[in-house]
Amino acid sequence: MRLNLLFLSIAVAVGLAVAVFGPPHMSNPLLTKDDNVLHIAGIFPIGGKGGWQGGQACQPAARLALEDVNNRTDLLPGFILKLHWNDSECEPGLGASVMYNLLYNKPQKLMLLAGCSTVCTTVAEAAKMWNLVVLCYGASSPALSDRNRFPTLFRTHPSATVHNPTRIKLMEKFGWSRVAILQQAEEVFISTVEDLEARCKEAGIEIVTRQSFLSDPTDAVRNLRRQDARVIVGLFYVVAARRVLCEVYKHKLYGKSYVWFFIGWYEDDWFEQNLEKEKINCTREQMRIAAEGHLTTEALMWNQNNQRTLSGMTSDDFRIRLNEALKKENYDIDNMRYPEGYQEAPLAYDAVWAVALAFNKTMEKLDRVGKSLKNFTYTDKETADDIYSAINSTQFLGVSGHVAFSSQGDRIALTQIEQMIDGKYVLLGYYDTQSDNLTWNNKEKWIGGKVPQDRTIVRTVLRTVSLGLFISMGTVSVVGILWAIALIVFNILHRHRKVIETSHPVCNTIMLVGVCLCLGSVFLLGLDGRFVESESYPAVCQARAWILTLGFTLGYGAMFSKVWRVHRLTTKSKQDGKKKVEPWKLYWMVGGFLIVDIILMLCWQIIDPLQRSIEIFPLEDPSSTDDDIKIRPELEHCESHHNNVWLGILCGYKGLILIFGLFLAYETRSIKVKQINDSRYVGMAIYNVVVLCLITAPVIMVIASQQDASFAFEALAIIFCCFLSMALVFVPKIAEIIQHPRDKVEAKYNTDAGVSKEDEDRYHSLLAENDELQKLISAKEEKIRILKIKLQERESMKSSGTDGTAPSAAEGMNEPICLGAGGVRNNLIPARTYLGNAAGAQPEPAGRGMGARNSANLSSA
Ligand code: ABU
Repeated sequence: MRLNLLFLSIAVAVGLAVAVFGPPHMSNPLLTKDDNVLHIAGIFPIGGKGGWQGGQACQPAARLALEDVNNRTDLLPGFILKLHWNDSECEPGLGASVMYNLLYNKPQKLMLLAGCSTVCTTVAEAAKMWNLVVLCYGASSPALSDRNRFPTLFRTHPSATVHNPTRIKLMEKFGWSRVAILQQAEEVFISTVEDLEARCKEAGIEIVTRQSFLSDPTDAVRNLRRQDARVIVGLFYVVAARRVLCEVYKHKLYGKSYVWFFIGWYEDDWFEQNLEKEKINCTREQMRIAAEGHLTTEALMWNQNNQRTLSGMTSDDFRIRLNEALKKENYDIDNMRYPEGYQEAPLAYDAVWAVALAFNKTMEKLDRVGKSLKNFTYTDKETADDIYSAINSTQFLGVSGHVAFSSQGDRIALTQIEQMIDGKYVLLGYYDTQSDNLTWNNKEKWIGGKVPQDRTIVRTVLRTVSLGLFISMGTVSVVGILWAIALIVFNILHRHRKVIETSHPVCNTIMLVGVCLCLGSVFLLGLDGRFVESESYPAVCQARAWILTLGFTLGYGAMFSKVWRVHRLTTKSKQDGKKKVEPWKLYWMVGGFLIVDIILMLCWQIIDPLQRSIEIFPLEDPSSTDDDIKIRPELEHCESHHNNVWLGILCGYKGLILIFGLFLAYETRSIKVKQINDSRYVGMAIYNVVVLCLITAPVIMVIASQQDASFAFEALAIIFCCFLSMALVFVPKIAEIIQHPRDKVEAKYNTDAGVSKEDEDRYHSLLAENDELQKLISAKEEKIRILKIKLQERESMKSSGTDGTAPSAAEGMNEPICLGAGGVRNNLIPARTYLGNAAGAQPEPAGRGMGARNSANLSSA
């Protein structure tokens, strides 16, 4: 009893001494001279520039714990605990130096307290060499959970991985399945992110990007914007967090479209502190704007129930005492200006209690075997193991909650979720990972009034041919088809009329069928996703190709065959040219083209059929909507896998026919043959088709991405070709038939010669004159014949010595010559012909010669 009183008075004295003389690392003669002091080493991050400087609040909390522990008579009876500490500035190098100084300077230390993950990692990795147990009050790095690497480490601070199940839970709650991560390049955050990635994968959450930075987050934040990150988990120390927030403001990654997850152990006003000192280029107001609405997750570090804890205090009692202690250190607690580490202060307090309890337990054990903790040395593995086992089994209710250690030495804890609403943190709920229990207060508030989306909603809009354009082109095509059908009827009805008959009416009909098909293909060209389902679209593609190809071949092939025949007729010998054109030859030519087409199209259809392909355009902003959406325009195309090969073959073949047709039309441009009376107009139609095809094909390829323009261009080209071809071939025929309802005159002339009434009259007068001349010639020939007979008689008389009739014979000879000149009048050529004949040239039937010349003159008229 007396001993107890003695210890109590010593403890009180120690407590007073600490309060009066300051930190215990300053030698207190009362304690250091005493043999019954158990010494522990402490490393506190306080005065550094980056990382976590939580020693500012944790060291005073540890001091309070030491007071309380040393005041307890039932704890470490006969002994007091003494903490020797120094500042590590959260720098691992300095931390290691502090540790060596503490360990190598007397007195012997029994345990090591440390804070800040980077320092704890260094210290805990080395401490095993001195058989020292390390207890970290402020280290969250998941890497510290590696028992092989840190065999003697315990921590009252929960691992940062405890946040991850909470984050996943929240993502699932708000339906976010696409998140981004921004992290500072420190092991604590790298290992946290690794754990988060694994959990996201398990939960089916996509990590769109993972950006890290050393000290300047500018590029990383910019990349987040580029990746359209909306839900972003940020893992960094508070100094870096302020830089990030400023960049967030500058890059406009805040507001109704963004959600940030920050770490919850920053101080409440962390985004407004030290802006000038840390040279943050944002004002407080800007930082406040950027911080609004962010979520934080944090392991509970303050006991939530107002229960009395092992120390006899509730967490509120502890807060009051801590605040008092901090005020003495000139922190402006009354104005809510808390030092760094204030959140973790209960962890430091409970860490000292855990040490005391473990030592207490070890002492009891050592007492039983006659040993003492006081005799511990860095080589005393046995005592070290006892201390390890004691702390491993330590459990108590502390001011931070229930203190217990997992097999990895980790603290097991609840997490709390907070949101910054109107510049203040509001508690949203708690999550217990072990029981998967989310307690939710329904206090969340979103800037846009609704939960932000995890991505830009992309709405696919199919670009279709405008309805007005489709209807107008369709109407023109219908008119064209009706016109072509009417022409077919006209062509059939008047097939026996010379003007139709000599233009090969079957060829005309074939051409018109081709025109109908081509005009019909205009409808198919305009049939897109507006009218047909995507499953039916390939059929439309194939129908388009077939109908346009066959229509072209029939229409153009029929015209081509005509100019081909004309060319053949004019290039063959005169004798052949007078032959009749065999119609089957024309049909065979069209048939031949058709067969080649069908073979090519069948191969295409079977080997590599046309399919629906989609061209995707860059995202566009919707014209008017408040929603966070973008428009992704899509355009349907007809394509097969080897589209270019097939188009190359087909266009190459058609191109050759087009060019050849152009050549033939040019060659026969001024030739007229009676057998095909409309070849010149057909030639013109061919020019038109060729030129339009040669212009349209490349232009359509260039403007293929503009559905209206390409449809309009293609449709107009087809319509123009069809209408012009029909007009060129049929208008003269219709005009002729209207002008001459009966087939009398036309039998002898050519429709495409453009014969006028005057020409016709001249033709008739020439015919009459020719008849007259024929008769005159016959009379003259008769006279010549008689004169020749007379001459022969005279010759025979001369040779027999008789000369009676010579003068009259001479007179008889002069007369026909004069007559010839006067009778033929201006037409001297036939007269000379007769003279020539009379002079003994090869006789030629004069009538035939004249007739042929006159015919030729007519033809060329
Ligand atoms: N809650 C503070 C953790 C600090 C650190 O892990 O470094």
